[in-house]
Amino acid sequence: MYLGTKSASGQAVNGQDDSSQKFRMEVLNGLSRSPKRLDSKYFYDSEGDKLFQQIMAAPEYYLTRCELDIFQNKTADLADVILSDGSSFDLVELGAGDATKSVYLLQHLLDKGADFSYMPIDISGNILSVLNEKLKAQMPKLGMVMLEGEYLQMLGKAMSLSKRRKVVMFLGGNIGNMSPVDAKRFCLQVRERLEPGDLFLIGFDLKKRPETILNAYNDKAGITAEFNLNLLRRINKELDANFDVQQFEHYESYDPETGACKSYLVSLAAQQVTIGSSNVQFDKDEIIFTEISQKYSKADINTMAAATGFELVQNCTDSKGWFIDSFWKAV
Ligand code: AVI
Repeated sequence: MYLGTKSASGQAVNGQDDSSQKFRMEVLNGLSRSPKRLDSKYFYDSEGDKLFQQIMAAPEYYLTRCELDIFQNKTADLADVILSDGSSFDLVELGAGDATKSVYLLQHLLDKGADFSYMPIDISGNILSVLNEKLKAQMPKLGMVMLEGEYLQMLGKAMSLSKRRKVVMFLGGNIGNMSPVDAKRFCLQVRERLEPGDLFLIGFDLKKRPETILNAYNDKAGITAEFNLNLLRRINKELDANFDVQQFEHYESYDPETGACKSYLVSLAAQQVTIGSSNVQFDKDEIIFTEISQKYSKADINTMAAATGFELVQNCTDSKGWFIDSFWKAV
């Protein structure tokens, strides 16, 4: 079953749809701030998707392999927490993508005879239709409801579709791409939609040796640099802009005190860029802040759970102890 919020009525005047207008507005607003900023959610055009696939395969980028290790090798631990309640449930995944990790859990739950439906949520209808075909072929007995749209809105929809308890997953360390303040707000918003007893499973990248973290975002092959710079190429293509990408460079920083790993683009010259009918001035060495990848300690995770209406039930860790999938129960 497919459910979503998009329709032809989303089209606006001048042939530009709402999302393109929003993109233009957010880019111009971000570049008028000090320091300048661009939102990392815009990394993912088709070129950005390809570069992110390459990042995940890069030797320095450990996050994906660590979480895959948990889903492949600690599947029974994950399933035990979910099944300990004994009742039927809906497994809701925020930003399911191609569900590379979740399939291990789904298969294990099916093998155990668990009574559940899978409800993947994704902003991309295309990704959901590919996922739908893949899972139908791989797990014909799996009940699925595909939810196309924004996470929180679709979580509300999932709540209204069935009264079964919910197990919500937010994997990949995506919570790290929110500032700690935004991450807390997001967890509160998830909690507001859930019922007591519902579970929330979040993937956190842990604070660790600073060099290991920094290298993950500064790979030798320069893929992360291209991923960051591709945002300027996307703005050129979609917003009629003229960034000279050669005149910007990727810069990464990690602060082991706060756990904030941040990506920037640095202007290598004083320059003016045109975006549609607007002009943006850059000083030499001026920065654009493009992404935070926040790292957490176990204590940070505990504090966040308690501050957002959850109780931490269990932490599942990879064999290196670098990444945690943390189970929280709504109280
Ligand atoms: C998607 N997200 C969890 C990635 C991260 O690690 O912050 C995005 C990424 N940015 C650069 N490399 C990977």
